[in-house]
Amino acid sequence: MLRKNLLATLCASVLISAGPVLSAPAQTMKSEDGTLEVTPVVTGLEHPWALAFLPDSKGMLVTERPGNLRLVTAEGKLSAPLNGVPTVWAKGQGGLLDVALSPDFKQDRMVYLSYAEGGGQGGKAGTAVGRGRLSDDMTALKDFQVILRQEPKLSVGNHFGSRLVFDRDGYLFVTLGENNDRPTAQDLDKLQGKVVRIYPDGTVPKDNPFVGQANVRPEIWSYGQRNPQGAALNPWNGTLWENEHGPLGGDEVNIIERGKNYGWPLATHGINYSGQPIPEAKGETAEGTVAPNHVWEKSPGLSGMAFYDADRFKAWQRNVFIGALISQELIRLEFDGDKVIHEERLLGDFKKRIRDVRQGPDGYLYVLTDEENGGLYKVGLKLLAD
Ligand SMILES: [Ca+2]
Repeated sequence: MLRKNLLATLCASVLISAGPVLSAPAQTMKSEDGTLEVTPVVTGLEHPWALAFLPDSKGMLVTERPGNLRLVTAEGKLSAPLNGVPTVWAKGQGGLLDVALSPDFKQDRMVYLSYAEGGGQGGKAGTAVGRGRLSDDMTALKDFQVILRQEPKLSVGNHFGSRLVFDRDGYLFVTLGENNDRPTAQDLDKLQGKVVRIYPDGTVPKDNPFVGQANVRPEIWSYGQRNPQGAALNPWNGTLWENEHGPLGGDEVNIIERGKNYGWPLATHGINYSGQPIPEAKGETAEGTVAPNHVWEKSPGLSGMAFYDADRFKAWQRNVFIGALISQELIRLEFDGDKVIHEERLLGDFKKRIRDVRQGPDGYLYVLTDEENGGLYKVGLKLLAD
């Protein structure tokens, strides 16, 4: 119904205006850099999780956690679910998760998905990644193939991760949750609690840090991750940044380096939800582990992450934005080099769980809200010249 109303509004506004196609009413909110304008693009999305912009203003692909992949056209029209998407295990935090386009999408039309996959012992699930070719009419993924799987599958509904990030050289990085089975994050024979690096077809680069070692998964790039639900490539130097949920307290941003141990569960700023310390934890730091680049003692509930490198809103240049689920905000971080020097919480008046944030080709931010009736919203700063 909401969607219908929005479309009606859109159609009406298109008829009376030759200006931007999207003219649904914007909500305004205060921010340090000026008035934020928050415009609904599409509502009626069921727990949307991730989005990926298609080239040539063809709109974007959006995942919904229960298992649907949809196209949102540049005009804000929502498609039926695409065919050819794998069956997902949609329980707890599980379901259809991230979506990313091949770096060579214009040639190969490959779409990558991460998702929770069932079939484990005792009805458990693990994270899987696969790819399929987007049909020319954009109604289906063709020839979907799995390229990575967490085996064994250990989750009863928690901590799947996951984000998909291609680096400048075309390697695919996948962030993988520890399935709420803490010690596995330190076990190099498992893919729980890891960041992996693979070729786009799932094969393993020979220069990965643990290749050739016995009883070790050669896909592993870094380990000691808990539940990394955000990751992005730093556009200024090509490094991989990741963020992850701590337990009670201790959400982290990490800069991911080859072969390093990011500490979970040996080092953490958080405690168990029961109020008890994490049994394996030696403290906030532990020998041989990398401390987070930034940590929140009180967990905002970090999810999708975006670097801002567009020209449109100068005040946001070189900022990082992260969706916050628990605090229901969009976090804006300012940096001196890699060090966080200022934080602002945006969209607090919105009171919605922010699942993902991406910079659009138009320089606006696009956010997804994690709700039964979730939405895709365009966020900009009202400039004096507008
Ligand atoms: Ca850590």
